[in-house]
Amino acid sequence: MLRPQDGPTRDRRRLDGLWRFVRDVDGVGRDQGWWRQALQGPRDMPVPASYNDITTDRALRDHVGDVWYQTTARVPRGWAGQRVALRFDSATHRAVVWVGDTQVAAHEGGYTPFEADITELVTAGAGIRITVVVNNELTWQSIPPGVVEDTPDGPRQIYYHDFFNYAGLHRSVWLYSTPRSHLSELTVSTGLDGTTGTVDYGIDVAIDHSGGESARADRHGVRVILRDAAGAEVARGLGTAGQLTVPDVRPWAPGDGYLYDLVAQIIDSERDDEVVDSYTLAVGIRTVEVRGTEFLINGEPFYFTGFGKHEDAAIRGKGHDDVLLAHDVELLDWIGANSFRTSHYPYAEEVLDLADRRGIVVIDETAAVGLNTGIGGGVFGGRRYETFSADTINDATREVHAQAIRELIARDRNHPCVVMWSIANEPESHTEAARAYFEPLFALTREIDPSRPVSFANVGMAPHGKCLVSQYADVLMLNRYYGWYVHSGDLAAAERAWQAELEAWAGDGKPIIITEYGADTLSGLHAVVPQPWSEEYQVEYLEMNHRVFDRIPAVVGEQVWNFADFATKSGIIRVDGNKKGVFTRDRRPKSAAFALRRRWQAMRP
Ligand code: BDP
Repeated sequence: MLRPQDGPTRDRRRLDGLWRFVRDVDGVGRDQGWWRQALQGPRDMPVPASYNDITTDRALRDHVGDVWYQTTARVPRGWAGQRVALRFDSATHRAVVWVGDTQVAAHEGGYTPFEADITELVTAGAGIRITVVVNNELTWQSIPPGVVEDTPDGPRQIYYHDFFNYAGLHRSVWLYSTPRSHLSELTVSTGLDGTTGTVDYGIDVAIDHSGGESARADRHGVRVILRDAAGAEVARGLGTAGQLTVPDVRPWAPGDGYLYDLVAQIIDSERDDEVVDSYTLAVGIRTVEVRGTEFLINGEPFYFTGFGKHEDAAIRGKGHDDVLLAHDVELLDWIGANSFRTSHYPYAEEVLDLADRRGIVVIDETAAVGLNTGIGGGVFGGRRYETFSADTINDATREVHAQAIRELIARDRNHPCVVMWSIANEPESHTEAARAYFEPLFALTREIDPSRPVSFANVGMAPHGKCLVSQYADVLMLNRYYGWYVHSGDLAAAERAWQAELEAWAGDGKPIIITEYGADTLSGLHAVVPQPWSEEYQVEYLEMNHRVFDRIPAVVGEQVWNFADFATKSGIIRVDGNKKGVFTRDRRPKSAAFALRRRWQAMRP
């Protein structure tokens, strides 16, 4: 699935704005066929945004079930004779879409795109009604998982991850055109050999055979042209697969997001090589490799500095916002961070585009977070369910998880910024059931993309010697809270325990990235003698962690939890959300930001 783009043969129209919106209070809309007419009693709902915090209605904020979105759009007159598609960059967590009275798409999973070819349902110049039902229920067979319990007061959603279950149309919706015969898939992988770069490409085309003579397959050829950032052609190839070589290549590198443009074209040999379809892909030429305890980018050891982030902001929830994105990237630069993890789900594609351009290194994570009922037991309440069992997370869940991995890689594999896949965050990993669940998922990920290392974020409950899943990971990603959840407030004891655990992991001979360490901190709370929740404690906590990391050569990265404060469900250890941000939710720095800046700026090459 190629993203919509404007180009010589393609157009797109963004359908963002205020859509009609109705909460399906009794869950009857599907039976009653609400898509067949204008939604009754709608309110205005912005797209993209989470719907939860837009209104003042508690019932909507905490709603469990279906909501309906509807809009009308006009297919541009100039699109006559073209293929027309409708694309959702995401619908959280699942959706069904109708155009007019016809169902055109259904999609499971809240953070990857889906689309429908609606050519036969539309007329250029005419309007269409688009209706979407979005459902936010988390079940044992969804990624992320959860369970809806029926209570006398209505359904209650339980889940095992530590961020608010925002829902809705979080990203843009597009109407777009392509020629009937079009490029349908384009993948690249890159290499370096001295000063020469290579780009292996593969292209799928969909040739329209409805047009009789003009549709003869053999008249259509494929051509690719690689241009440098100044627009000069540096390589050219023919055919649907091949390798381009780039002498004197300028690689994509951390801090130097140099991009080439790969232009793929279908050409019609009987019409003087007329361009039938054209698609441009930004390509960064770089390599990634794990060797011993090193993580190499372009053959050079790389040390990750940065954060686990969230897509999260006041009012808009998880709605993508270029304003916030641009500012966050500036803050990453200011603080000296060179990387982040898309904790705990795939982020909007605009985020990866910008990371490509700015040379920011990304660990790209699926939405498989909270596959661990023990965390709920330890931190948030009683353990009522087994994590892995026939009735909870089971083979059917694993198939949904596998599909989430496929969709993540299909969407993001061409981004040079993505250097590693994280297939889960803090799953139960100390049991045989967990081992059996994860082994095939690691194999699947490697089969789809042999070019990148694969890992998952290990939880403190499964330390070295107990974790049965880390054996499958190329890199050890550890989330640890010594000095916060463990040895709270006692940084001396924390330092000793943390050092001991890390030394044990280092013995495995793999690179280690600390993908989470952090302390909740109330901005503005100061203490001469640092106490947990104060800004000074957050600073001392981070410094203690850094002393430990600096003593262990196998540690090749530190990503603080979290970049910014973020919303969670309510609970006795969450004061208006999770406060482990180095920035507040509205992006003001806590003292820790300046401390990190001193350390990370000094580490920059
Ligand atoms: C870890 C999770 C993360 C939480 C964090 C915390 O990976 O999502 O927000 O701890 O407790 O368990 O702050």
